[in-house]
Amino acid sequence: MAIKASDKCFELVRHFEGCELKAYPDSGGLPTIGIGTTFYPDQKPVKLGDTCTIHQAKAWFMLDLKEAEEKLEKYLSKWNRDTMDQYRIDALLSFVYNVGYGETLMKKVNTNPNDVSIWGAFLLYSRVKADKDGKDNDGDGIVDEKGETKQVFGLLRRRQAEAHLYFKNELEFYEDLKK
Ligand SMILES: [Ca+2]
Ligand SMILES: [Ca+2]
Repeated sequence: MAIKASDKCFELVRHFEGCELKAYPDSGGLPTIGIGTTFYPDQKPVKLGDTCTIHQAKAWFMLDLKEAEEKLEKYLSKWNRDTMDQYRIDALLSFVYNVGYGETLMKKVNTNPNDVSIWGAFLLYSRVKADKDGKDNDGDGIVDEKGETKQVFGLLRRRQAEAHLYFKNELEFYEDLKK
């Protein structure tokens, strides 16, 4: 059985990626439309001023998700590929779309997909390299040490939402989760 995203995965990623029906320049100035689409399926680039419908945005985004589907197909054990519930597939697809391969998470999922520590494993992927800013960003008492990380709250919310879907089969966006 091939790995395929359902509407739940679409909803989850759209919530965190946003959806614009009129083309806009992304942070790097690249014209972007819908849910992070920069090239149409015919390979023509998106131009500022272009508009689309929600159905088009979804269809283009589903093509982008295909890449995550193909990756997850490789990451999951055969047993998981054959038996895993769709909502868990959706949660992992959202993760792979945003992060790619997460070794700690995938190892746990493939060892025992019901292991409760998988929730915490999702949350590991919400930290980025900290700045050399004279501050102790990870609270370990050492300022600007080698390998210091800091929490990104947007990513923490996203990982919480994925873990929530994985364990509870429902969408919860953790809007109240603040610094
Ligand atoms: Ca530190
Ligand atoms: Ca620092």
